[in-house]
Amino acid sequence: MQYSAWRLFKEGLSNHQNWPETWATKTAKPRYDVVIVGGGGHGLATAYYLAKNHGIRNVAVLEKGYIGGGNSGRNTTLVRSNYLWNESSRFYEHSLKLWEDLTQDINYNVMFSQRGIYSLGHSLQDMRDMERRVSANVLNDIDAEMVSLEELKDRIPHLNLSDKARYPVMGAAYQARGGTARHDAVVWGFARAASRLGVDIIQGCEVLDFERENDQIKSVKTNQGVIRADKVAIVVAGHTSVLANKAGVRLPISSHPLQAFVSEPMKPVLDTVVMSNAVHGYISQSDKGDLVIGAGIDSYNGYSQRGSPHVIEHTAQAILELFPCFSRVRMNRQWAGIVDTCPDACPIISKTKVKGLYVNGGWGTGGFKATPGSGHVFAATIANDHPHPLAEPFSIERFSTGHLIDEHGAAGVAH
Ligand code: FAD
Ligand code: PYC
Repeated sequence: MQYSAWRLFKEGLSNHQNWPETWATKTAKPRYDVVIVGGGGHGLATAYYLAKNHGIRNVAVLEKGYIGGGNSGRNTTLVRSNYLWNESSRFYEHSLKLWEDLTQDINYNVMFSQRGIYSLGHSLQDMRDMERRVSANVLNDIDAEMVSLEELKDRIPHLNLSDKARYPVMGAAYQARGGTARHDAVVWGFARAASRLGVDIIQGCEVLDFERENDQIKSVKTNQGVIRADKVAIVVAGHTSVLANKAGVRLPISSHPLQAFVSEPMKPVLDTVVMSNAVHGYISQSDKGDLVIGAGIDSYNGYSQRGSPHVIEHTAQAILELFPCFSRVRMNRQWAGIVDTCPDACPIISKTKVKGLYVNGGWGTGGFKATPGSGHVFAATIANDHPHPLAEPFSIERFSTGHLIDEHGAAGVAH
């Protein structure tokens, strides 16, 4: 397709008529080799890698609303790999490496911007914890460094480094390869790439129940009828335990709202990402100019995508302690997504006791960064009916064997 100024003008007036579809609109066939429940980034990435890496193309992605309408389109888009334990840092680093080539791989600009991520320390204990994590990262060949107060003054000029602050900043941990990406583009890009390889993407199709014969999955019941499948993958962040339960699989997940908000667009003022677990907020500036600000989870369980005002108030206070110069910026929008959290703040990427049924969920507050890595290792797990080595530590069995991987300290925001 050729883009000229004239063409752009014409398309602008065309009211979207005759625009080519980015991915094909499909109705469900009676049977697939693999049915993926959930059309977020993870479900679509799984479909893409099933088709691309394993030649499994008779695949449907069933989405109850519109693709990307869940957490994939509601998150604050931070991408990093600086987790504490070997199992998770290796997995997230695998994902980060896929991010670095993703735009080329799916031929869609996901606007991955490696602008660096700072995690601030406000106490001696914070600083010791961060030094431990940075050392662990370096041992796993992940770029991570400690940054002194002096260096912070140069690198983030608007950050309040006064020793009169309620919780004065003492230094930071930094990952230079961390950054942000455009969340919608990730969903649309994976959808287009999967669709071009023959995957059916079916929106408005809600999975209501599952049919099993003995211990084998047979089909999914949807609002558009029954669809048979040899293999079914549940990838429904926010509803993982509810849906898995319908298929006879109990999961130790609790679901909470997680909120974020954005300001009016501003001229470039912040060219990196700043997080603080102690005062509890994080901030970056989008390419459009909005300040993107996020909170920790609302403490109660719930499924309404709204959240409570006091969490927003607390987060705004935290951000203003860090950046008093933003005190007169107007906020435009607030929203929440529902995040599924596991007891160890790590995900589940797993086979289940039901043959042919697989679960990918429990990403808590941190699954956006995992999107390509999760799809990649989950597709291999489904295709081979055997866990990918990077997925193995995240199987459901860990909740009975006790091999938990405690990432509460590195999960980004409290959960
Ligand atoms: P989703 O995108 O939620 O997709 C699941 C899909 O399943 C949904 O579209 C839903 O409609 C569909 N579905 C549900 N039930 C059914 C059904 N019965 N039948 C059919 N379809 C169904 N992570 C980071 O790494 N960095 C961040 O900065 C970050 N910030 C966040 C900020 C907020 C405010 C929130 C809410 C989350 C944040 N996250 C972040 C977490 C991240 O958004 C998620 O972990 C990730 O997007 C999950 O992707 P997904 O594809 O698994 O889920
Ligand atoms: O996983 O880095 C993260 C994150 C930050 C905010 C929400 N999640």
